[in-house]
Amino acid sequence: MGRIIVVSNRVMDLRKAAQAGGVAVAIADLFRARKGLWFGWNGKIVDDAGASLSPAIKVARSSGGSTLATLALTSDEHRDYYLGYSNSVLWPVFHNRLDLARFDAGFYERYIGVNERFARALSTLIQPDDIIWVHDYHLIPLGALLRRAGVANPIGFYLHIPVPPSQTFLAIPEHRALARALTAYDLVGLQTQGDVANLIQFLEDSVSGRILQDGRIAAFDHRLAIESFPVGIDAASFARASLERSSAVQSVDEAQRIIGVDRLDYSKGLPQKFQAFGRFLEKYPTYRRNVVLTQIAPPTRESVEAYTDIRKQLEALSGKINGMFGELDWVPIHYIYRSTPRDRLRDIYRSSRIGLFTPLRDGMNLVAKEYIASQDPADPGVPILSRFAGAAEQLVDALIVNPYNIEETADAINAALRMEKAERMARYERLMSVIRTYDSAAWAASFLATLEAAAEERTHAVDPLTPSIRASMARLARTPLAPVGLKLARPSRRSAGHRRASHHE
Ligand code: GDG
Repeated sequence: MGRIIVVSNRVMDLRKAAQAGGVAVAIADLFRARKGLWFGWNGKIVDDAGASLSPAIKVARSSGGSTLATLALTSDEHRDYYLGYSNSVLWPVFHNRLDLARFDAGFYERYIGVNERFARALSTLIQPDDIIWVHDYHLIPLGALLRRAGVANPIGFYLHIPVPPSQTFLAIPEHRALARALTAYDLVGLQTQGDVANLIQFLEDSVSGRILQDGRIAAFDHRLAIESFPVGIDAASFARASLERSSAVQSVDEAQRIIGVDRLDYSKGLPQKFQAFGRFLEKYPTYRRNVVLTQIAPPTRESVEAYTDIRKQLEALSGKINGMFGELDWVPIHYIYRSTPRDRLRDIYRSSRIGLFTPLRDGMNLVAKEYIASQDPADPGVPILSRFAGAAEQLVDALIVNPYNIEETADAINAALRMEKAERMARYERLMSVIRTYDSAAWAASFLATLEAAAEERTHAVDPLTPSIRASMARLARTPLAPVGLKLARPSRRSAGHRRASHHE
């Protein structure tokens, strides 16, 4: 079995990754099952004068026996590739926020430039048996650039964020180039069935992609598989940790806790969550003094303009609600604007009667799964989950809400607090069975198995004949039956067009 090479924007020691969030945790879980090489940015920014750093790959052993190969970014690259194209174009558009996208000149060139530099550096490390797994929106062009560098290994791509509706995707000026780049992969993995449908529609609209009989998509000269692989958590370790009693979390004076944990990001629907909690206190006054909302919201991407407003907005909203409903001995919203250690998060999840996860759009939302897996099976809390989180496709036994509907979310908080223990336990069991079945190990294993199968088909589908022999065979096949000895005509422009079309069948 060959090595697995994981490529993602940000690379860190695996012990640190396991403590971080989102994509890093998923990758750390993956490397626990299978050793390999993790390639990407080391988080360092060097000044542009030192930009002749191209080949400076640092290779280091990580904890757990895997290898890290990393590069630094220059400050221009960090500005235009990372903050610019990745987080001010792709992130907002893919989360349906065209209004926040900044299509600045120069972002895309640098995005391609960094992907080219990554491809050049990585291609020197690849061995013939390696399987390459590229992660997330920062690196969409990487597969095509590796192919251009002659890499024939299986290459798969996984998108952790949602795919927007085709009409939204088409607004990106470079949508054709992105579509073309995606078709260079053997397999594109997405979080949900909805994302698969959106991507297929987009490839049809953008580059006339076509669905083949075997379910794969044909566009340009490529065929690719697109499937959903909902990302999971290490359910067993959460459940184990939750068995150890915790005293670490300060009590909230008999009040029942509602917990929210979200990176401070406009996609996470935090203002709507605060508003819904305020509405709940207004509509169900008997709960005042008896319930608190603890919101942990570590800041991210603070240098991106769209992220500065959200903090101010939340501070104003929590101040308003606390001022309106609070008492000398009761503060309704505890708003924690920094990161919390992971073990402590588990304790807080477990001691919270409700988990409130109301993103306006989210690829999956791992926090909802972590909350459920941390519950006491004998007295579990209730998750309330946005229908626009990828997780809602799987976690149908959560209370599903429309986060834009403040009234509905307020009512769901009331319903969750009133829910009988028997119902909470029955829902918990069904939710846990999904979370255990589709855990992080199953996610990685199913993606890699599908990638290997897809790449196998590609290599076997490759015609062993040279292009010129193939072209004359195609001409022969199209030539009407004629008396033996008649010379074949040169292909006309029209038949060349047919040849291109028939290549897609
Ligand atoms: C992206 C996609 C997709 C959060 N605060 C703290 C902390 N976290 C950890 C959580 C969880 C992770 O970060 C957040 O994961 P999410 O899935 O909720 O969201 P994103 O970060 O946006 O992740 C998302 C995911 O990728 C995976 O595919 O589900 O849709 O946007 O693990 O526990 N961890 C610690 N302190 C915190 O304060 N230690």
